[in-house]
Amino acid sequence: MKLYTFPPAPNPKRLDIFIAEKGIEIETITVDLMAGEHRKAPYLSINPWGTVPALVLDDGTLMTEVIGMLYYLEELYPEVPLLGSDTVSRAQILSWDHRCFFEGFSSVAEVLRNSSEAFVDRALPGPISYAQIPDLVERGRKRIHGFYHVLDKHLEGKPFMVGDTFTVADIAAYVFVNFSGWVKETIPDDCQYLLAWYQKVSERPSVKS
Ligand SMILES: N[C@@H](CCC(=O)N[C@@H](CS)C(=O)NCC(=O)O)C(=O)O
Repeated sequence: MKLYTFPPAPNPKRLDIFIAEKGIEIETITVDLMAGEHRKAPYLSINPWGTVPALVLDDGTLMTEVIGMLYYLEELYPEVPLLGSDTVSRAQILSWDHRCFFEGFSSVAEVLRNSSEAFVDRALPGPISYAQIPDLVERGRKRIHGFYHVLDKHLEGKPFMVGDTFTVADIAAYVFVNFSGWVKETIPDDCQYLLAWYQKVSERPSVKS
């Protein structure tokens, strides 16, 4: 299989941390988003959505969603379970991954993509052109802070997002907080549980690398 990716970007980072935690190796091709390589040939013939990461299996199957790739790789490499070891924990991990993506990542993207000159007429990822809506920037910042507090409340008295071990839910929450730094937001001082958890997760070799 081949992984098309751009390591500095948040969705590729979710996958990179997962792969590092598993200790697996996947052939990787860098698609330079800064140079616009994702919006032209040959990449568009590999992934017509023009997003990264993309995983192409040996039989040609294309995967474009990180959560699908994580699910696939977890089945292939079950050691170091990162998607839970029973039905309930797996459901909770997937639920938190979804919330981090839907509420966390999208709030940061709302700020970034509606304010930065780099995203003029590209306010949403993918091949369709969408105009920026500057009024969404303030709302996005409010949503980021709302989600910091959701995570802080959830993490009170817990070592990790779900259960006693590091999972995909921690990866998603970590990448959200990290991504929020792109729009110069940081965890507020009144989120002590989130701050302590973030500090701890930042020390993991998979995250540091
Ligand atoms: N739904 C996709 C999202 C992928 C995505 O939005 N990737 C961003 C980088 S983090 C991208 O490719 N952006 C390209 C663009 O902005 O045009 C997933 O789960 O991986």
